[in-house]
Amino acid sequence: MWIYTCMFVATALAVWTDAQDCSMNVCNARGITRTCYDRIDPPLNELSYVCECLEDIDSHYMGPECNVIGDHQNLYSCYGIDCATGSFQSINWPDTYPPRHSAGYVCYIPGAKSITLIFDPLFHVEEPKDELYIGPGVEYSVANFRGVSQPGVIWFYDGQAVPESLTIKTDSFWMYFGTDKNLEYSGWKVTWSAG
Ligand SMILES: [Ca+2]
Repeated sequence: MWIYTCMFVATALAVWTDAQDCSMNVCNARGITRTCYDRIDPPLNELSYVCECLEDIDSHYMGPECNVIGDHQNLYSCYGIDCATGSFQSINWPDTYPPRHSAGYVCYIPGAKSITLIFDPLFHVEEPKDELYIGPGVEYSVANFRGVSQPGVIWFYDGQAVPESLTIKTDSFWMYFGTDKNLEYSGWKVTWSAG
């Protein structure tokens, strides 16, 4: 009985929490309703809400409304305060990632001021053909994929040197991992925590 009571409370809390999201849900890209999160004090020129892009239905999309076509075949995402800590990793990590693959990752943590990412020591991305990029916000621009870092805008990683920890000073970040036709390695894993 106690367990059922807890489940009921948890369900009620989840409904209540959803009710605290956008007063009007405008997240309906391609006719599918998604969770809408308020974005208090959004960055300059960005919307005051963020829609939760879902892995199943938004595998090729990204952006605050899940209507921007990305360069990725798969999308992995984490939205909400439960994502104050979490991790992303390349497919199959620590086993080898697949060839000819691209994946996008998005994390949005309402109210976060910064997010610190720490890399697992097992890191190997084929240099210079496979590419890992990280940046602030919920969508990337392939025009910035030039194989170099611009701190604050985009970070680029490959090779076998374990990257240093990284702090992104906003409430969200994206990642992009693309591989070419051959030579696959272990890839990468990052664990993050919000500040
Ligand atoms: Ca490769």
